[in-house]
Amino acid sequence: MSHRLPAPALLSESNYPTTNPKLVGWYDQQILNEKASRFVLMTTNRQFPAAVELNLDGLVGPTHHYGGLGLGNLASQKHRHQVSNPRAAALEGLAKMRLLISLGIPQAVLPPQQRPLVPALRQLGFGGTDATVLAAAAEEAPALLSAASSTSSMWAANAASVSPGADTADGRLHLTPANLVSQWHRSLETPFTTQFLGRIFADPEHFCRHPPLPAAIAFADEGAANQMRLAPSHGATGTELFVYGREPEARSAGRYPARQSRAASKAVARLHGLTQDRVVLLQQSPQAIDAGVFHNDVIAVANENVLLVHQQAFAEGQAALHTIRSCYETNCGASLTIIEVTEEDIPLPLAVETYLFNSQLVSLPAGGMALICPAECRDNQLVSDWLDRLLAGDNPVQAVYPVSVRQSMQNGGGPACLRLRVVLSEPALAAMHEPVLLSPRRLDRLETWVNQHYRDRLTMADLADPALLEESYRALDELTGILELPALYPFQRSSQ
Ligand code: SUG
Repeated sequence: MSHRLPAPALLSESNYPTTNPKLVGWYDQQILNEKASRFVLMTTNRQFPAAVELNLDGLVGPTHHYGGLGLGNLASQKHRHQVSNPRAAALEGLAKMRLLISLGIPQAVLPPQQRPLVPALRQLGFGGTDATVLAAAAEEAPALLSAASSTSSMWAANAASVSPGADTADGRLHLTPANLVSQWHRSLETPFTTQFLGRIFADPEHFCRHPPLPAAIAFADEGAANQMRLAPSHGATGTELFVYGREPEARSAGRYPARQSRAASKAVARLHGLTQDRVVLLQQSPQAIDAGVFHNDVIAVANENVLLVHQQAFAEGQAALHTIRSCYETNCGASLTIIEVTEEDIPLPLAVETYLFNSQLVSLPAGGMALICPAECRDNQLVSDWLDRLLAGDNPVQAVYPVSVRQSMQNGGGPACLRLRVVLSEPALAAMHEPVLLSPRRLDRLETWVNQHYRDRLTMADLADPALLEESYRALDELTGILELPALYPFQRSSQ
């Protein structure tokens, strides 16, 4: 294991350092200063407009369980029907959000969805009271009850595609909620996500919200998990990379069907008003999909002028990296750091198992970058040795923070899956619905709320328990008070 250094000093407006701290190393997931409630609007390169990257994390819901529902998702298959711990899952997510805040990075929360979603089961012919619907579904079609109870909206990287105002023709932030049509349990998220994003990014002067793409497999869209952005600085005009798995008409020849369609990626780039020569469309390697890379964010992560990518990510291999570099360097007039991990460094199955590439690569307010990786990366010798070499190398990554999000990992969701990145200018940030932005105090409140309402053990049989539905709805009702979003959930608007 590598050397360990103390966590860096807190960054706030009052003690914003002017030079990079020289602390390079691994850090424990601990928060030294609980007063970290302010963040700095930053630009790591002062020739560009200031902007922040907001991380909008999905909060795990009270019915978190292991349904084995994820297509081509090895962890979800492996943990199918194991006993889950919704309380631990939600607290792990909140602890990660707290870490981001302590680093001076703005953080917001995407609330869990109404689950079990009884109206979705009614649509499939289950009738009677809510309790009867749950009992009949459990008896006749337990997989449907599991899908209607999934808290998969926690993986906010799949909530939408996002293009910051610096990249778009009209200078507004553009958002397209993902239709998630590849899997029924995930497609159930889209209406709520669309409504929620509409409420927190309401001001048309700053935000342009598109409806989800048509709900057809030809336009299958899984959002920002298949989108990366490279830019000299968050506030500068960037190059957006869209990664697709399937051609519109092609049927998958591989073991697992590809989820993102090319037509969807192209439509999102078009809708967001991106200049064509600043867009790179890339095909995922079908071999990687078959090895469990069901989204691009399982094999690559980008931040500002750095791309961390596995050799096996793209169908075109080295040629894809060449295209990315030349597009970026021509358009952004700056050089790009590509950190390519070879098969010899970390074999693809180990990359999938440890979710190294599902780390969050974030810019620190004082300069430099931090990698927030799954604890599983620290616990694997080969990956942790590679991370040591990363820290020692000539690149902006100066800190590695292993975080435990095990409950989510067991369903195939690492740190990066849990968050949607939204780059915002200062006025756009000010125009957002403020109560979803987290401070340590708001995080305390959410932790108390989780401890009050969430069970610490859930089996598949528990999903049919009408008491679980009541507990969950009661919890969500209270949450809308905390986040100041009245009548957010369908059950609050009707008798359903
Ligand atoms: O779509 N898992 C999710 C995980 C999504 C991860 N997101 C990113 N890579 N961005 C999925 O496969 C499993 C649910 C279950 O099995 O209960 C699930 O839906």
